[in-house]
Amino acid sequence: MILKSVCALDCPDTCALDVHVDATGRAIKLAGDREHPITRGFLCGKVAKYLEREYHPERLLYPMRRTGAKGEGRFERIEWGEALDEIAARLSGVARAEGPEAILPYSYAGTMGFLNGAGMDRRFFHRLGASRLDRTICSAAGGEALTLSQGIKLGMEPEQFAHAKLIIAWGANVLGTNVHLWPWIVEARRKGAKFYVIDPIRNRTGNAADKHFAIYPGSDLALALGLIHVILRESLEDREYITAYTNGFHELMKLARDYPPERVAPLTGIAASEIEMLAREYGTARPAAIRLNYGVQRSERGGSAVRAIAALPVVTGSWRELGGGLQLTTSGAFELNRAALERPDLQCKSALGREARVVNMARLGHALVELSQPRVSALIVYNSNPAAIAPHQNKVLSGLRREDLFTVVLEQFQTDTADYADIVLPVTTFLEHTDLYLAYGHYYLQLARPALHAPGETKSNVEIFRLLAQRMGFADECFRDTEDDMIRAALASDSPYLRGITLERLEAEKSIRLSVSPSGAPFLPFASGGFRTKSGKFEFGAASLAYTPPAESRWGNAELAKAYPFELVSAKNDDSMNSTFGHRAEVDRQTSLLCIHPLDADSRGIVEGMPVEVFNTRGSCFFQAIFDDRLPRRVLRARSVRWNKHAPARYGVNCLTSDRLTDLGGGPTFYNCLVDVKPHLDGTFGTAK
Ligand SMILES: Nc1nc2c(c(=O)[nH]1)N[C@H]1C(S)=C(S)[C@@H](COP(=O)(O)OP(=O)(O)OC[C@H]3O[C@@H](n4cnc5c(=O)[nH]c(N)nc54)[C@H](O)[C@@H]3O)O[C@H]1N2
Ligand SMILES: Nc1nc2c(c(=O)[nH]1)N[C@H]1C(S)=C(S)[C@@H](COP(=O)(O)OP(=O)(O)OC[C@H]3O[C@@H](n4cnc5c(=O)[nH]c(N)nc54)[C@H](O)[C@@H]3O)O[C@H]1N2
Ligand code: SF4
Ligand SMILES: [Mo]
Repeated sequence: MILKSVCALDCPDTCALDVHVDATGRAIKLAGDREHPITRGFLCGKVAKYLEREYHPERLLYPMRRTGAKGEGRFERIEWGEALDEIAARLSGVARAEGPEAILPYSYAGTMGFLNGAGMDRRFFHRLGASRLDRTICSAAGGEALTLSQGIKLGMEPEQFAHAKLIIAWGANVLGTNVHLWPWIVEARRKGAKFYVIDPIRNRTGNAADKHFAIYPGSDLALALGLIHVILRESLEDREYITAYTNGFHELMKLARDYPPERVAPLTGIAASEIEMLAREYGTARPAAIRLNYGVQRSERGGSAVRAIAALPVVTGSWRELGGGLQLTTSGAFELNRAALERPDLQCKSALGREARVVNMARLGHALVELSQPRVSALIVYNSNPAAIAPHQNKVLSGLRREDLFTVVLEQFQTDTADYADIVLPVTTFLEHTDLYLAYGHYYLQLARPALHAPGETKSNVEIFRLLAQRMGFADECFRDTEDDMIRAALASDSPYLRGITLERLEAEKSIRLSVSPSGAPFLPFASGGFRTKSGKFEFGAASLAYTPPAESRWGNAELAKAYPFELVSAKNDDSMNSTFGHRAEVDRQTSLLCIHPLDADSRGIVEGMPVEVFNTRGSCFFQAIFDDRLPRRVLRARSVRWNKHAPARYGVNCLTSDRLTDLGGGPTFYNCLVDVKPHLDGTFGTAK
């Protein structure tokens, strides 16, 4: 039998799944839905093997209480009743003694489902009056940039890439992180399109390109301004589009004058002639598409870089054309009734009686170690593994080690974070619960019902927060809502994009294209303006776009760059989903490697295959060196994110990354990270600084 589901992982593709089950209800195979217009019958390698994870002997099946020291990972099984009572008692105690803001939820996109990711959990914490988490860890800088410039997070439909004559993957590892866009790129190339990649790293996508521009990390803003400079110098802009639909062009023109290719070349590592060539091709290829991904905005000037890159299809008027424009995300079209789902209004009924303070998740170490009034005394983690994925790991871990911090972790696996929990609660996977899914790489809204039985005593996040609400005595009706009630509430939106979408239709069709255009017609979001800024125009925002190099970069803080001369980029691993598949031996191996240019290795006495120590003032960790002569000099590559507990000395790459924030949105700057590297000859692994 084949049952339908949806991949809940944090990926732009949000695939529709066929779950093949045998007569006993056990899954025997996962496949991509052939009928789904985006999934088109195939899955990425990591999820094609998801059943290995689903039925893994190390799945957490029972609630547990910690018996060893924090971080040690020793636990005993307890009953659900006991676990919930203890959590409710501890949270009530903290709320009474220190105020509910001393409680901090910590979650991200372990599941992208609305109900389990931003549903009953939000209601619970709002009603409690807990600190609100600013969920910045991934896309905040780029999101804020698009909101400022476009007024809404919309982008090209993936289907329309097939019509482009030039496609630029800008900080976008399409083959690794967004593989369902690839068939349209292939189709466009078959019709003669060129495919270019702008990325410090030559990964699979760069290897498959017609041309790869190996840019220095964090210098994209300079490149974008350089491209605009040449486009304007050569009069390749679309004056009509600019006059009708934009604000601040004059200031942009003035700013771009300061970025001739000769100036931009040393800043970016891309030759002036190449910059000119790229600008000319982009300015003349009709239509031209940019797949911008989040790699670009994980840097100190990342928000401004996104604003400047998003200005390109506006300056050239490329948005007018089928196959033209840019895609960073499509998520803005999913205008569900978030207030009904999340119920922020419940905050005024909480013990706090007002809106709670906001805590930035990208600075978890700071929140746990330094934040006061009140101090964080209880931490509830779900859909995330901050001990491995959050920046400035040593600070995060010293926070998690605090004896006076009560920590609860809802998990499927015994992650690094779960090792620090006082109570661990076992949760279902997306194959085992109901949820509603948006996408950030296409325009289909999808419903999934449980395809498989929940093993052991696992429960969904929704159910756990519902039970906790009861234990806390929250009598509000919304805590009795079923999953279907919640979906109906979310769909009760007056957005035209959601017109005609009901739970009944979702039940029947599973996946429904938002009403972004008349049925079947391509969606061209900004073909004739339609920006959602206050002015209704695209806001270039040139006043904030002057380029300064990131502090942690080769042209940044000179003293720092002298002490730590290597730029470490720890971007995604093709076979991972952040830390989610860290239990797999193959993933562990991939994430244990450090790519280094052979001449750089030579300068440090490193030979291929050697264990090396990478370090800076924040910490140090160990890798095995492998050579890559296509890396720009003084750029190192590590694939993220390894489980700390599998790494020597139990420190992952994020003990090196900084908790400095981006220029917009308060996002993390994972990819601006200065380090040094040396051979690790003695074979023993000391503790990190
Ligand atoms: N296989 C796989 N897929 C994933 C994930 C995963 O871990 N593995 N994670 C998911 C998540 S959470 C996200 S947010 C998306 C992210 O998807 P992407 O944004 O595509 O992934 P990243 O690896 O973060 O960054 C993309 C590329 O940007 C490059 N890059 C880094 N710094 C710079 C820079 O300064 N300038 C430029 N131009 N490029 C730069 C990186 O080398 C990388 O190749 O992928 C999702 N899909
Ligand atoms: N160095 C470096 N660090 C990075 C990045 C990088 O590129 N480099 N990428 C950053 C980015 S873009 C992101 S988005 C973050 C991602 O960081 P996280 O959001 O923490 O993502 P994962 O590491 O995939 O961990 C998700 C966890 O959620 C659990 N989970 C899955 N489904 C459920 C569920 O239904 N309920 C509960 N309770 N748990 C569930 C999984 O078992 C898994 O352990 O990492 C960031 N960290
Ligand atoms: S991770 Fe992405 S590509 Fe892989 S199955 Fe899930 S949605 Fe599809
Ligand atoms: Mo992400």
